[in-house]
Amino acid sequence: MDLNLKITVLGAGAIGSLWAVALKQQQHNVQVWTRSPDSEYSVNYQDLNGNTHPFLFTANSVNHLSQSDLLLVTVKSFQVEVALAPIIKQIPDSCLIVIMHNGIGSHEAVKTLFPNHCVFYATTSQAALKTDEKLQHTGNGQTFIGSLSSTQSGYNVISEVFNQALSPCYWQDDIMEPLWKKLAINCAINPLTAIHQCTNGELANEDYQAQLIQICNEVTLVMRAEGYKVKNGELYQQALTVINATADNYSSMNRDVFYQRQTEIDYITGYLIHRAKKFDIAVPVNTQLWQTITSMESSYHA
Ligand code: KPL
Repeated sequence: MDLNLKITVLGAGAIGSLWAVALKQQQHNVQVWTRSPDSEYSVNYQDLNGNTHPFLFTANSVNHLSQSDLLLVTVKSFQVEVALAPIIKQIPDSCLIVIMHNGIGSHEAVKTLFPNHCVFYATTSQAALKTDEKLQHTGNGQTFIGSLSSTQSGYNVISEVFNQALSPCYWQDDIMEPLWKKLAINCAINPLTAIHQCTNGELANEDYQAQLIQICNEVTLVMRAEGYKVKNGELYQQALTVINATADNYSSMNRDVFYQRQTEIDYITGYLIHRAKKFDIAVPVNTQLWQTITSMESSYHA
């Protein structure tokens, strides 16, 4: 496939910058939409082999946005609506929109914002770290992309564009399934690493196993009620795999708490609790974690 798309990446965090670089490397015409008014955005990109390459992007060009074929939204879950609202009128009707964030729960607002656009959701386990000095691609992982509305299913050209940029990327007819699987991993790892201010790898310690199993068992019940087939112990095993594969990393929620920023707890554990209520399923361990993170957040400015 030889497509040259005009692309806007909304959100210049680690994941947004990583995809911006990877899509630009495929000769797409990529700009980055940032929070600053600057007309250029530069990153020093370090690939998986440790080689560094400088990249310069156009930034915040309304002209580029109004001609974009694809808008990739990589801001945090709770920023999606706020980040899109001011630019919505500049997004052409033909522009495909891909939303990629941790957790679930922005889709109702997104559907209201874009009643006529093709909207896709994506989840990735590509790992990246962004500091003032560089953007580092720290780990390869899978990406899944799909539509929330069944009428758009099979529209997998978009997943091929992503697959060429950062492989593997798979089209998923039911994107909610990989979103739930990622949510399960985030329910297990993020709150515990934030509360105990530890690396992902430290959760492999025996002391955390009973709690990890309880968290995963509760998620299993809710996922089954949602209609997904989940084997006993499957989510716990997957969480352990990610804990070991990302042992030296600090989770995103760990960093958010460390820097006293808003966390994505309402879109991770909060979304689980919200769905559990609908099915009348008790999720006491996750509820306790949600309460602890929420009170940590409200103590920042106390
Ligand atoms: O997605 C992550 C996060 O930090 O938010 C995990 C999978 C836990 C990796 O750190």
